Amino acid sequence: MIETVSTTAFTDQKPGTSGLRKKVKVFQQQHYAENFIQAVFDVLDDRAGATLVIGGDGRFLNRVVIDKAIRMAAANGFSRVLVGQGGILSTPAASNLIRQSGAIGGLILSASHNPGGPDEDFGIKYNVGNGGPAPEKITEAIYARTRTIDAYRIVTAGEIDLDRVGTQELGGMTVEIVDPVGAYADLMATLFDFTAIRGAGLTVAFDAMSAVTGPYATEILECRLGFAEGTVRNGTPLEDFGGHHPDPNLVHARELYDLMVAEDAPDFGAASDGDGDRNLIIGRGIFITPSDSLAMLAANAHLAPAYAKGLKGIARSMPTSAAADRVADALEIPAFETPTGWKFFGNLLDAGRVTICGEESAGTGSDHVREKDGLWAVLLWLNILAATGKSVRQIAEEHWARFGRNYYARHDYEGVDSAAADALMATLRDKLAHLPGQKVGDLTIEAADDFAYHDSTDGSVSSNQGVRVLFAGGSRVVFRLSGTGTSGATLRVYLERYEPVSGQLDADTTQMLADIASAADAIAGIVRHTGRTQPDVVT
Ligand code: VG1
Ligand code: CO
Repeated sequence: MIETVSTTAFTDQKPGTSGLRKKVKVFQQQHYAENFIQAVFDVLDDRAGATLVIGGDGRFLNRVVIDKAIRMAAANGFSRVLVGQGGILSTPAASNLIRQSGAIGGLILSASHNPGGPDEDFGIKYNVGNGGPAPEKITEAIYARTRTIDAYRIVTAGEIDLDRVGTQELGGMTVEIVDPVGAYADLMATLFDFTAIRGAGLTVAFDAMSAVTGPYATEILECRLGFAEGTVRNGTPLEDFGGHHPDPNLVHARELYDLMVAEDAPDFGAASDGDGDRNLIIGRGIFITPSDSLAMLAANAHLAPAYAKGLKGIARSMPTSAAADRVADALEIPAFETPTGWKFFGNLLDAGRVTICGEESAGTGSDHVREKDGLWAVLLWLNILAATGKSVRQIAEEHWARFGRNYYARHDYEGVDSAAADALMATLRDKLAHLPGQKVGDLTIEAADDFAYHDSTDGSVSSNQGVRVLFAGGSRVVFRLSGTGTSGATLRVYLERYEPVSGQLDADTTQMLADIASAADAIAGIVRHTGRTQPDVVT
């Protein structure tokens, strides 16, 4: 029984860096989720008779919206939906399922690293047939559609049992409830040397942050790789992530960090985020910045079976440090610089021009799916440790001794008044042309621009992707506004300083970046515009 429900368009359904993210209360407005889902379906010309994947990170509202999405898929001509049991699918597992099932795409319900619960955040992201986030031309079409939509279609009769694995039927459509973990764990087993990892005698602490990776990590690390019970901490996905912020950084994964710097620390510590696509890597007594992790993984990937033949190329987002570029140079493979957000890697991966990609925000992944993949990064690290018999610290120190070190930090100013943040960026953009040649403290500005990306595979151009200020000697600062927040604006300031092999390789990051941090304020007027003297989060 298909019902057509009339509705009124919302004006605020513009997808950001990674889908539509809003407060749960916003999503609870009548027809809010339905409007967005219908807008997605309306731009999919090939949905009749097609397969769609649906799943989410288990946060508050997950089951409610999944039930709606299945009913709307049935009313919009899909012939089959694949849904993770209990509504659970990590983002990389969803990407894998889309690719393996021949689905035309998938709806992933998540606000990723944002907190969950009735007063926190929810999100909906559409991924296309290659398993990756919809490219800008599709998200723009979806947004345009949300502004004119006046009705949606839904099957109201019938029940769906999200917890029962197997086939059900709804309004003539097949609903397949699938084990969310098995196919993903099988894929990991094809990429890495599980026997070597199992036999390496390593001790591991993995913090799932009460988010979606719990069941995946338990199956892979404890069941298949034989790590001790208790290796996976906070392994049960909770609707509110236990009241925590499921963002794997040194602030929100503090407990793990404290464990890793303690006397009896395990060999390897890691954490993932709300939807399982990010990773935090900490060795015994040493935090590896995500930018360094990308570079170190790329430099050693050949030690894992899937990458034994070498890498085709490496891509990183613009604010990510240039450490990976040095590895690409040494390997004599191309390096690409894309805007923030995984959607920009999809074309390069599809074209076979890159094998490994990464972002400074703790996202790393490869051509095995079309999303960043937290557990993949953890397993590649473990494979490298097992193959070399070295510690994380040894891998890091040898890497810096070979390539030099990119000291790196990101300063986030959260919940800034949107008008103030916009004014800061506008003022900065206005003076870009005058910056080169200016001295700020001891630093000389060499170049400054607003990053624009020209996608060489499809000719598309994405402008205004962040302001870069480059200093003589290879240091730089980048400014951009977050596209994933749900209240006010978040200003991100990315600081980077390169020390060559002959330089100081074991210094304190904060000290090494101090002059760049003060230059950032002098250039952008952070205190003046935002009233903030300190960032809220330093990662
Ligand atoms: C942030 C990160 C970006 C990442 C995005 C989605 O975006 O900076 O690198 O791709 O989150 O990650 P922004 O626009 O807030 O800087 V996830 O794990 O939240 O889907
Ligand atoms: Co995420």
